[in-house]
Amino acid sequence: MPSEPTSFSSESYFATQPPPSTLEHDIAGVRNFVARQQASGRNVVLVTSGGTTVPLELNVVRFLDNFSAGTRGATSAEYFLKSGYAVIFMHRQFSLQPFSRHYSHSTNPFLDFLEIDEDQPSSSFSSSHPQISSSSLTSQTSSEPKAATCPSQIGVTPSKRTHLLEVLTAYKQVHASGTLHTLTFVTVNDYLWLLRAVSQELSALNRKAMYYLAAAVSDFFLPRQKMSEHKIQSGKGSLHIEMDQVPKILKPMVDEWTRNGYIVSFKLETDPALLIPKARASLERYGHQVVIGNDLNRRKFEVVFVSRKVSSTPVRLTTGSEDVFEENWLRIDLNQDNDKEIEEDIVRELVKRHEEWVRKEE
Ligand code: 9Z3
Repeated sequence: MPSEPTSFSSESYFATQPPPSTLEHDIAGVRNFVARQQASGRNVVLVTSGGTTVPLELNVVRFLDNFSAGTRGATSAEYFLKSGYAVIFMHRQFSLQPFSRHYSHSTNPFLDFLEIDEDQPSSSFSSSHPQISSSSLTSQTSSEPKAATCPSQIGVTPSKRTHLLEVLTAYKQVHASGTLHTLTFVTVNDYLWLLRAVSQELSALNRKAMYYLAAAVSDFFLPRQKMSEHKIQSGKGSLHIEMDQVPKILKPMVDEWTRNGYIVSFKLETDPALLIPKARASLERYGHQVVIGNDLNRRKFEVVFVSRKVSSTPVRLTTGSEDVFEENWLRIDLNQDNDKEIEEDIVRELVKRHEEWVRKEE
């Protein structure tokens, strides 16, 4: 006899589902990071990225996953850093990350553009570790002496050097300035606990904090109390699982966890007709600042910003909501400029809107 589905409020969720074991350690790191950024006067953005899993067993063999490679989040994080923001990058373990995303193993495997220096005798490879020549990242001239202690060298394919040098320079600068802090989650439970705790820490920055919620979050989950301890056995034929709804955490995020922060959520749909009504409904229900709508198949070149018209006051609305919201489409032409990333324009627009938001405080 299947048990009844439970309706979780965010309070009952956190009261009954256990926190991840690394939460305290993670939050100590975030507190430190936020304090440093606060002292330097920087704006900070929390970027969530990648899909959450829903395990079906406590000793997990099977799980449900949400679609997301982490491209949106990782790319946007880079553009936020470029715009002078400090970034807390909270991502699904092993999904794409800022900078290294350019050399993802599946789309641009880095081994494909490394070259072994042909001048070196092949026998030398077995005797010592090859080293990456720092000069091969710039332009190496034949007159430069080879390091005496280095029996073989690895170079970068000439056509890839300029791009690699750009990415590497930005990466090193970010590391030197300490403006990127990375956190990982796997399950939707990890995600919810981390999101709450990070938001509460970041609320110390008041209006200078932005929350950019690009992670693909499961709407359904299996509470711990209903999970089988061991691998579900196949002997009984078909599998029936009833999942509970994940609580709508944007509500407490707006009302309780963040103080005047600028909150941007993403709405993913596959039916284009649902995109704007669902985005509006989300703004109406939670009262945050922007919903960015994206259609699964068009997300790389088209998104829509749905927000309250400037003149409208953020009151809870019941009817006539069409009049108080506006839509701004953002499109890029991939045929004209196929190197262009739509996240560059998304971030530029948000930085502009956030600046206005921060000014309201003054
Ligand atoms: C998004 O809509 C993201 O833009 C994508 C990015 C997941 C499409 P990729 O990582 O994809 O570049 O491959 N994220 C939010 C999806 C989501 O879970 N939204 C919920 C909803 O639509 C909560 S607001 O109900």
